[in-house]
Amino acid sequence: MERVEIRVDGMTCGGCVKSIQNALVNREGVSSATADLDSSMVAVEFDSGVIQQSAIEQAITDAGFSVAA
Ligand code: 9UX
Repeated sequence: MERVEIRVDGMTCGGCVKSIQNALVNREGVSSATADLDSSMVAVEFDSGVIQQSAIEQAITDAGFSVAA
């Protein structure tokens, strides 16, 4: 299991936190996603044999948020 923390721009309320977490957990290979509004960080645990970090970042973008550099 891999763990990554990704900085995400555009999370402004608790609804954003929930929608980003749901978007990630619904992806096969993602076992948990925890977004923190104050730090704008999303911690994701995933199986790198099933999903790549690039696809995780794409899921964040598809949900309407942007991944910070
Ligand atoms: Mo809150 Mo976020 O009303 O996509 S849900 S700003």
